Amino acid sequence: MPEAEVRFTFGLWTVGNRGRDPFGFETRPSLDPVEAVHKLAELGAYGVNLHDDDLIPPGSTAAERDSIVARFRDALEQTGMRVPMATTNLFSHPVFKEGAFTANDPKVRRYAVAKTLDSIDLGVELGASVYVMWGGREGVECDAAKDLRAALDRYAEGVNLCCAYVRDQGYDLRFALEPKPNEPRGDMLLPTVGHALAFINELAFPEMVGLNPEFAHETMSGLSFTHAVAQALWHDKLFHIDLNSQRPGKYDQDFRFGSEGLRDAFYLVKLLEDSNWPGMRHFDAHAYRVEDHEGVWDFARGCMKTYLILKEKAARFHDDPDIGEALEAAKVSAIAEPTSPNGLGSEAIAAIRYEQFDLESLGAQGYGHERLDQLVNELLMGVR
Ligand SMILES: [Mn+2]
Repeated sequence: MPEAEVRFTFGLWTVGNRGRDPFGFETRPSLDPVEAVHKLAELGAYGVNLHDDDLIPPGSTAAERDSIVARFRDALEQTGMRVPMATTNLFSHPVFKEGAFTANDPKVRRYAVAKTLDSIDLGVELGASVYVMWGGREGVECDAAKDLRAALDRYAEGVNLCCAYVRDQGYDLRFALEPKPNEPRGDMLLPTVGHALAFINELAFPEMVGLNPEFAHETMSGLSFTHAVAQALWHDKLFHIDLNSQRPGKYDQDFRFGSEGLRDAFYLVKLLEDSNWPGMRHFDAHAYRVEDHEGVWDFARGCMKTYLILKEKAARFHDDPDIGEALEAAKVSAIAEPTSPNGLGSEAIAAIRYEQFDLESLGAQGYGHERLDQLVNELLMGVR
């Protein structure tokens, strides 16, 4: 059973994933969101997150919407489950095939904004404090068809409109951009965490906007997810996170957390735990297509169990005397010491320039990374 202090959340679309892929139809029946709430609560999760369309089928009347929301709220109240994050589906309907906030047609863009504002209201009504923006259709295959710089202007405008609305309404809500390099579009805007961090600086309300980095997406770019998360933390921009797993060089796999790249998953958990990051441990993944209903719950259990095991390993990393010794040999703690102990003044800079450096001995020193790396492997393999 997961410990109370680790707050695990799942998207309704994750356990509700029906196994459809570009080559094959659904392999599982649809899952009632109310059943998802009850089952995830039983498994020890803290909450669920949702797209507007996950809960309220598109085309529902206002009365239908209200009765669906009331029934869902009952399930939340009965189980104590929360809805910490909400988001909008701006990618499934054909209207978004050319883009949403960055569609060439202004009418499509305005519809995307209107749908997002409705969905923000729903999220806030259910208690969400983080709003994720994944621009699933913000991209292009035919580069001739998109003025990329103007598209970024429109992307920023779309985010600015949502921020302005939240301010007007007095909502306590922050936005988290989710980068992805490709899929479903050939190339997508804001492809990596680095691109998104720079984009935020150009927004009207940059303090309201941060990141929702996803393990699979950064891995698809061939980049280290842990490094991306570390930099988002360094900028105070880690507002949310999408945990799953992915092999580099493949389609967007969204596998169970830790099922691939276990060492990468360990370093990520260690980073989140060492930094005492207060956010939700949110899984954006789904069960293999071969699974039935029961397999979905095995998937959900597995995500949480792996996180907790890796958290325990991270604690043991700090307690292991051999690892401690190896960290000292690698001078790991010395990185905290400023390069210029006396600051940025001209005397401090002069002191650096006149310092005597024994290049022979500095160049000859070993750092013991082979031993350290092997010790971490042994920790993860369960032999220490
Ligand atoms: Mn995601």
